[in-house]
Amino acid sequence: MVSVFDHGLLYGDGVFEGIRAYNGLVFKLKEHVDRLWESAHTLMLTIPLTKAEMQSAIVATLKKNKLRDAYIRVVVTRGVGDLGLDPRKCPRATVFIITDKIKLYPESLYQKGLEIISVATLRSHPESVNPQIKSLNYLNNILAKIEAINSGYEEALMLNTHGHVSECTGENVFILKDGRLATPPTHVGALRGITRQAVMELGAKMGLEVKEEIMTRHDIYNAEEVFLTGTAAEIVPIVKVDNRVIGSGKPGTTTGKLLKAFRELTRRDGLRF
Ligand code: PXG
Repeated sequence: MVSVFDHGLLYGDGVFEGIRAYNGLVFKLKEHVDRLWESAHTLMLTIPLTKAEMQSAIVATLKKNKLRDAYIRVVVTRGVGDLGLDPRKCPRATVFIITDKIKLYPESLYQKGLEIISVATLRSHPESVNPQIKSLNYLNNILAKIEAINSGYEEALMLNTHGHVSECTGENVFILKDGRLATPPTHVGALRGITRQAVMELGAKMGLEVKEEIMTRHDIYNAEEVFLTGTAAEIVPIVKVDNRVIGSGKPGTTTGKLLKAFRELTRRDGLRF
């Protein structure tokens, strides 16, 4: 049970991670747990477990639910306290772990690619709620998502207060041009995505030049390939942005190679349970 006095619910005061297990392997578990701790550290939220205990608890939850392929949601909230947003009201953080069957995106998404739209809702300024914190307050992302849906699209491209591309509502963005793979640096308002990191490493192994680069919508429109990365979606090819056709208008060949390499990685790399 979660209390109605839990500050995670009342104020969005807390942090989370979305992790995946592939055929009995938890993908990048250490990286997810480290990022959870970093998000909590900035919020001065003490997680009442060690990192090793958290890893064990995640594995135990998977085993108990008899799941080999799963979506794992780890949530740490400020805990139960009186009304009023002072975090000192909450003596102990609430921790829960959900493991559920993974709902895969339709394969047609990867075959056909996705069309996205940039939206007016700007990414939160890093000195407001820093988008690098994977916090329970996702209203910035949700407002952007609503805008995209209102315009008939499933995903929104978000810009920061300078007009630089930051990311989508739950995925990082990459462009490919002239053999160079680029993604916005995290300080422009992007999460340090774990899929993003894995894709940067896979790209470098394929011989691509890989860079973090400030980019505008113009750079996106004129890229040869565009794709999104995230734990749930893995790698999604983007074929149109704001009605501009990207490259050939079909999912890019390098995007396809990266997706194949990523799927192979998830099959062999991870903590066995
Ligand atoms: N940006 C944002 C804002 C995200 O929330 C990513 C990028 C991609 O990061 P990873 O580390 O996943 O490559 C995310 C990830 C969910 C859910 O249930 C959300 C994410 C991941 C998994 C599940 O909403 N967001």
